[in-house]
Amino acid sequence: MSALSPKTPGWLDWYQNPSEPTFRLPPGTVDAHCHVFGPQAEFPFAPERKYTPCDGGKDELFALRDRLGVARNVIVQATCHGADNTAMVDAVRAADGRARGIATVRPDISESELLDLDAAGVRGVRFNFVRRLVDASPADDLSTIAKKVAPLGWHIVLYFESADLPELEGFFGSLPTTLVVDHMGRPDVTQPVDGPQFTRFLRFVEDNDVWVKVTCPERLSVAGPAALDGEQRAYTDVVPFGRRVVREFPDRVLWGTDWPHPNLTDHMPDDGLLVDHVPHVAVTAEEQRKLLVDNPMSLYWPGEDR
Ligand code: 0GY
Repeated sequence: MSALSPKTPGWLDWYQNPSEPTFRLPPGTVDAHCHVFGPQAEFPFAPERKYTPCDGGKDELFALRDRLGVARNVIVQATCHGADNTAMVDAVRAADGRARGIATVRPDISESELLDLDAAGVRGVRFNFVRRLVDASPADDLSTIAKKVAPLGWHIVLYFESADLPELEGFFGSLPTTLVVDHMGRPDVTQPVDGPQFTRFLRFVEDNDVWVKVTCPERLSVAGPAALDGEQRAYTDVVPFGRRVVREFPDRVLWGTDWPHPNLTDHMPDDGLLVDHVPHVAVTAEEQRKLLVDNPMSLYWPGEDR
């Protein structure tokens, strides 16, 4: 066994003892955006990765799931594992029906490899346009992948910076599957929620029936995690953005923790506090049930009991 790679300098490890959330997640809640990192000794990271994380394996993910009162997970292939989906698939299989996966694949993937991933519980692929995380993939390669996964009924998860949407929007509109966007399209939350950038994003969502992950307030926030007036109400500058998406698209929003929280260098969120963020963006019991249970169930476990 070769020596293990050290973590990227400044890397913050995931939060060890998350607080007990004040907000009670409804039964059947899905954490629709989380990852596994290794463990490296068992599942080595990809040579082309842009960062080396701490370990964050399936056992720790399932422990967090149970602690927060989550029922199911959607495990998204992290870029540190490249297109080697082994760790993610191992976690999805180990969850025994309580997890689905989103893979990263290359355009030359065969039909039988795709069918194996599908049988394991994979339901989509991720196209990543964030340059600090991956080198650019040619659009033709992505179109080839999209054509291959569409017949399986899979969807495509898009991760991009808000400033890049105008350039990418035409390509996104050409994709033949359902589209799901990570982290609300990464808005610049110092701009107004009804300003041109976020309004353009919402028009893209409307015009293309896009699903939106109302995730990562800790990643988008400039104000940070400070509580307001002694109330557990962190990441307040992100609330209007999440609130607007949930209000306008209640049937196409998803929630997730993003555990183990790659590439955060300023602070690491308390996952319990992330749960307590939910009722500020989904304010009614109906909005909460759709965001946390009904929507992810219809996308990832259609026809199954909550
Ligand atoms: C996220 C966000 C990030 C990283 C990744 O796969 C990844 O490496 O997704 C990020 O650094 O913004 O969704 O976890």
